[in-house]
Amino acid sequence: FLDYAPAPESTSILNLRDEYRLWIGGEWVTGGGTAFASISPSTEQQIAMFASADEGDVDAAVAAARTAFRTVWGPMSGRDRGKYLFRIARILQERARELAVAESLDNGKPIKETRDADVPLVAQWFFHCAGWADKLDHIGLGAAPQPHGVAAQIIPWNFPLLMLAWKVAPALAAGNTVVLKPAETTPLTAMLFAEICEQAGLPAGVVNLITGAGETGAALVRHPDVDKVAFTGSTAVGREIAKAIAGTDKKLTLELGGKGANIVFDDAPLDQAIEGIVDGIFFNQGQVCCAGSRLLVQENVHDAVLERLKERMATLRLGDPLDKNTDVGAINSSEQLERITRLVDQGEAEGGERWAPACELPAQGYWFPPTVVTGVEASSTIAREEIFGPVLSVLTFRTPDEAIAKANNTPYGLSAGIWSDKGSRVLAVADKLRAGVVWTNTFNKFDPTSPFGGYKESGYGREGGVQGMQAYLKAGK
Ligand code: TXE
Repeated sequence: FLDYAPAPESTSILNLRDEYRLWIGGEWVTGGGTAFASISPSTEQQIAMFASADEGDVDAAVAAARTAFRTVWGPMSGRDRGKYLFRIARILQERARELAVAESLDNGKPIKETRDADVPLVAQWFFHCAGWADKLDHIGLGAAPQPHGVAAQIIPWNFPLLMLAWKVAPALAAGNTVVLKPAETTPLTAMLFAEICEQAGLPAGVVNLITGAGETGAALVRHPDVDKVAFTGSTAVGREIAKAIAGTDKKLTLELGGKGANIVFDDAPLDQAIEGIVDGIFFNQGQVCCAGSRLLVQENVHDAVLERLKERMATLRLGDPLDKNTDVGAINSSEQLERITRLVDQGEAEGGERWAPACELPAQGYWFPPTVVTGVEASSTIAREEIFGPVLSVLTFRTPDEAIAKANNTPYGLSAGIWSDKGSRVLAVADKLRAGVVWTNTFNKFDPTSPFGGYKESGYGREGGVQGMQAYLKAGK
């Protein structure tokens, strides 16, 4: 950990309210449930209070979305819908700095990431989907494809604004209206998004944003007037949701957990691979569904890779998320920190050897140092369970077939990475990996034109690309 001069972004750019209500039918509405605080995971200080939506509020939000679908958004031409989406995309760009600060404050991730990745991608997603809206009126020779109607969308805390964009932008472009619930530990940027919709003059009820915990999400999912459910979160809750809507004609897309393998062959460009491994597991403190959380390294380069990796890890700067020099921020919640700690302790108890660079953790907030665990057996808990933290489990292999078998030896199937100089090997291995996304000689690259989603217990349906648009149209999922 290097000495450096702190240069924190200032929260003075934010113009936050003390209290946020629900945003239903274009109005700020007091929630029927008990209000809750969102705290900053790096300081443990309260950011603001947020309303909690009860069953009655969920009803009101779905009714507002239904009315808007019937009277304004459904009948509107794709071209006009596109104009609203372009307008929202431009406001997102104008308010980018403020949104980056708000997201880092609420989530704990470094400003470098919110500024250079999250927020630019959010705007990009809206621009991309805006461009679809008018084309949808002219696809096919017969009637234009039809939207489902009211979409219920539930998102997690690891990429709050980006997951909102992945869900809201395609839904609106396709002509659906939306009720979205952000995660209870990161509701802030969704409320700023409500302000942006107001600024863009979006007709009332087209987007409705309701805050609350899991019960609010459950009430939304089972509401009889919801046509489509889109969820990103844990596999356990994904299962609950699938059960809750079984026997109805609601369409469902699920984007769940992962246990991505980052496979490094002995002919890999090592400098590049080290950066990819670090980015794959320490980006957003590893709280990423497609994180490269299992390093599969060819046996003959294991020691060299580990030595270089540890050297690189020792240069990572952990601390204030608002400091532009910070590489590793805070863990999002005390619950998540406990989960990471428990799993790493278990990994050690099962024979893994844990290493982290010497570093002093801040006294306040939730922190976990970037950690690597070597000597991990394929059967051990940390090789199998999603840790969702800055913890890399290292396994070795000798042959490409062994690498493929180990990479696929997981109930998940979301992401994988391959590092090799040999094109034929990359293609042959990629073809056999049961993962929705396979990156080669890179990692964690996202683009609205590329479909993203999983196999097996990582869920089903795709977000992004043509498939992502189809998910919000009839005959799609
Ligand atoms: O997720 P939850 P949690 C994984 C990761 C993490 C673990 C637990 O391994 O450690 O899940 O995280 C809402 N009906 N991922 O507990 O509970 C909830 O309010 C409807 C991977 O935070 O799944 C929140 O808005 N909704 C993942 C959202 O679901 C319900 C990202 C996600 O919370 C609900 C997050 C219910 N019954 C966690 N219960 C990824 N794929 O990236 C909760 N919710």
